[in-house]
Amino acid sequence: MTQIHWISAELTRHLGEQDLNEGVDLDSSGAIEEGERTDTNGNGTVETREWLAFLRRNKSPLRELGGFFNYYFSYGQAFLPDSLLHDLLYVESEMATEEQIAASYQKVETVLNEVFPYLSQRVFTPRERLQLVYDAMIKSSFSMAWDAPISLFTQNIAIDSLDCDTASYVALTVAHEFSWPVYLVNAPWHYFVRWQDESGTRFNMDFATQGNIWPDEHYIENYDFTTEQVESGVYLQNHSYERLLATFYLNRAVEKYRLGDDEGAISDYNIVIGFDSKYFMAYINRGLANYRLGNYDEAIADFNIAMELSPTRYESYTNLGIVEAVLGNRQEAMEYLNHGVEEGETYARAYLTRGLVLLVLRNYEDARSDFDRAVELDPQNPAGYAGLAAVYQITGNTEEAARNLQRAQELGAGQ
Ligand SMILES: [Ca+2]
Ligand SMILES: [Ca+2]
Repeated sequence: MTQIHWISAELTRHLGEQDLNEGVDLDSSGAIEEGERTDTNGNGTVETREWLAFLRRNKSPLRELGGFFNYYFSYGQAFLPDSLLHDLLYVESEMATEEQIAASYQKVETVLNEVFPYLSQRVFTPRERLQLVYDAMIKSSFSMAWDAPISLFTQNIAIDSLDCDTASYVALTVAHEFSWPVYLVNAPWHYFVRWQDESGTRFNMDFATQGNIWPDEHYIENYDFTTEQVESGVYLQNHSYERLLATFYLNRAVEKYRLGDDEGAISDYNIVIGFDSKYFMAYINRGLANYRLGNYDEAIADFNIAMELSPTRYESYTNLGIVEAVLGNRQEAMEYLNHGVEEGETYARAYLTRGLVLLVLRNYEDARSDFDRAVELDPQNPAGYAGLAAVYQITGNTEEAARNLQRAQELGAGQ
């Protein structure tokens, strides 16, 4: 590792672009003095231990710069300087309070300290080691959710609830402190970790499903992609450092989108795609932000790239259908929406979306059948009942309309 994202990004933010491979002109004297050197052994790269020494040596001037260096020196020194936890919290610090950053460091440190004493007791196999991490997370009062309502790590920490990616981040952080060869791996809208070492040990561990060990085939079958997308590097790859950074920015973008900041989200999705040009979810999400801003051409372009990256996922088609419908292209819209239902026959959203467009097109019978199917697939989603209520209201069945409306309201329609 020659550059650590949070250090270089924060130094650049304060001091402007400079070549960090030699040193950092912290006192703006125009020269790199001895203490400001990064590559102290002069081998052309800055090793982790050289960054560590640099940080320790320059604690005062770095603290004076402010920003994330203060968080690091106040809360983060239990972790190696190239820990992903710093990068993760650095990215989120734009949207998180100091208390949230501090709590995040403290909670992960608790997990680390829980695992540590076991490791000296005997030799643990790789599987046992990751199981220790899982158990430590449970013992540290984390609950694991399939999908937490809020995507930021700092916010997951605040409610002691981790989902697939945030739980994986904790595992990766702990693994990094012990130099275990553990990687982040993705399937569509899902993350888990993989142990892969040079002796040939390789297995996946899925924290969102109680620490289950699943083979790659499990993900291919259950997440609607094919071995082609594995070979082309879209899914199931061990994440590189850049790819890992991309997931941090993706979460921040999702949160910005949730808060209605579409332009901020797009700007973050641009960073994500800069780190990883094969990030299916980033194109889908950037397309949705573009759609909401009325940038229909950009939205269509994003969904088309997503479609090429992952042609057996339904989202690209369904979303293209929405855009075409809004543009008044009925036939194209219906073709895309039908294709979306073909690829996404087990996903309520594929039916909901087509149902809504059919409703607008006054095809009430087909709309009702789509909403029925959506309710069947996802009985806790109010949108299906709301759709049914609309159809029944328009077609004069006020009793059914009232019943479905009540159900939708009970489940929180309008959220
Ligand atoms: Ca200087
Ligand atoms: Ca060096």
